[in-house]
Amino acid sequence: MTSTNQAVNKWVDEVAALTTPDSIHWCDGSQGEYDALVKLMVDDGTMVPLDQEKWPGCYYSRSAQNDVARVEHCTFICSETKEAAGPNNNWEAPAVMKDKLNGLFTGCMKGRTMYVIPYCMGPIGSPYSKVGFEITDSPYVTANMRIMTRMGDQALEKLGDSTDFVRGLHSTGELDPDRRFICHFPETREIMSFGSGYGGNALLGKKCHALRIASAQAKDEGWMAEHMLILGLESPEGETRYVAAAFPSACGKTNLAMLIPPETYKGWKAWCVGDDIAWMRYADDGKLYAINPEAGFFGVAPGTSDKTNKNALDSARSNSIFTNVALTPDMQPWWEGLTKDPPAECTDWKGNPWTPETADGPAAHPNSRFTAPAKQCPVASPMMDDPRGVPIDAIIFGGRRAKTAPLVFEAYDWEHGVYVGAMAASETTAAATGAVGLVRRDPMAMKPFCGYDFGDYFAHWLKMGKKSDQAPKIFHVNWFRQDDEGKFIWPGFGENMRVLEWILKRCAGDTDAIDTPIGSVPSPGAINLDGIDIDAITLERLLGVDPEAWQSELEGQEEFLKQFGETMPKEMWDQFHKLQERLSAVSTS
Ligand code: OXD
Ligand code: MN
Repeated sequence: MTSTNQAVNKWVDEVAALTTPDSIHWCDGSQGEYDALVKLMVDDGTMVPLDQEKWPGCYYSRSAQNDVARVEHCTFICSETKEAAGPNNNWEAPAVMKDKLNGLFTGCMKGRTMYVIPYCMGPIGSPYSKVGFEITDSPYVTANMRIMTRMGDQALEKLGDSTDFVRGLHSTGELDPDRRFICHFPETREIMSFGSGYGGNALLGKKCHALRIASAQAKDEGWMAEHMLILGLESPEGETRYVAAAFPSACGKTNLAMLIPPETYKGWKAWCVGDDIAWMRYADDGKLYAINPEAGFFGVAPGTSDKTNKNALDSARSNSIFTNVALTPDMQPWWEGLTKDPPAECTDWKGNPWTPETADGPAAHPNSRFTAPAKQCPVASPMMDDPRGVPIDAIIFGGRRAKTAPLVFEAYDWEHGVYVGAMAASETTAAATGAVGLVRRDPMAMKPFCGYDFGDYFAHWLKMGKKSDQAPKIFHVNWFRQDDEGKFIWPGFGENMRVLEWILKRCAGDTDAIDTPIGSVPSPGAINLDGIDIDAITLERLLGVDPEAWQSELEGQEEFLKQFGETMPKEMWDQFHKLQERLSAVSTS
């Protein structure tokens, strides 16, 4: 089969000539096709069926041990100029990189099937959705893409004769970490990924298309592609308000996206529109609307339980793929945090026997994942498929900071909010390879995902704020504040609803705040603490702004801004100086 789109057919022919697969399979996206793919993988041992009574339609898979996370050092933005990619990205000239990659891709699919995957990011009926193709030699990637995107004939139909599609080429190659490249060509909307079969490196619709390529396209076209969850909060009166929130990888985005309001919040409902990516643009009514380009969750398994995120677990109870978790003798998935006590024995993510007594590491890899259909989420928003998206009242930035950042503060205006988002920082986690626990700046949680220079990116954000007088309000939260002994002082999870309620009230002009040098924090009593064991002193600590800590934070911010030279907008430096002045006013008063 081929498509009726000549541009697609021509490109597929070229790729086939380069990679010389034994056969070509055009994916229609049907259940039958998915079942056949899974059978193929079960037959060759790359997938294992889980207990089909307890986990219907669920399968287990292990990746290569050296292929377990995104690889930022092998990820490149190959724009025409190095300046366009900015200091925030690795860069290589497109012609040079293509030459190298064409070498790697030459004949790489010999003996393999080449899958042609048409996919749509965003609801099929939405004018804001975008079509892409992933050509891959991995049946695992193909099966995961069916969960994560609207894939197959529906995407081909949406594309019609248009040439506006993203071309993504992927091969697992030999899974050699020294021959691993995840490359993006933003000007020509191309992706070439070689040598990894894992997650964000290989499921090209997600980070590569919906963030890196889309962020560049969004700048050109006047919209935004952001690393944000989308959450709806319905009050007991039946009014639903939406927020979009950006947190660095593995900071609990999936948990917040599916939050269960605490007991005290009877009658409130939280609705998940998306857990990782938001595409946003202004509609005619002046409001910023968001769609979730994805159709599935690629969630971090460890730490997910009935207590921490029952909705995520229930989303993954059927028709899901578990990668690099542990496997119990009765064919159930297990990971650290799923149950209070570990199983007496299991097989770890590497395929070795594991017991709690003899363990020399976790049973599940810290970045082990579930791939689950978003529609299976018990709190999937009825708006998830809405072509228009949902109106966003508040944008929330966050990070994992032990000190410095208070539980919540509000930016003074859009420009200040852009600065706050740009200065977001977090301690590194296991979602990417490299050291864990270091603080790094992660502007808008886009450090690994922005497809162009951060200075230009902030300029685009500033421009978006000027497009409407109804731009969302901007907030910053930190669920991870610790006391001097290193203990978390905010319970997090469902209790975060209390902070969200304050945010919504601020948007509606219904509650007070106190100005501090860094932004406005809730007035005493403004955060509802009914039914929770937080005393006044702890709350003061949670909301405290320590001028000394912020002085050293300022130094880090200055260093960060300087890296970008000319492209850093003047408004960002103005915000820096304003913050500096406000801080020095309190320290001299
Ligand atoms: C993810 C990530 O996988 O941000 O979502 O790393
Ligand atoms: Mn993410």
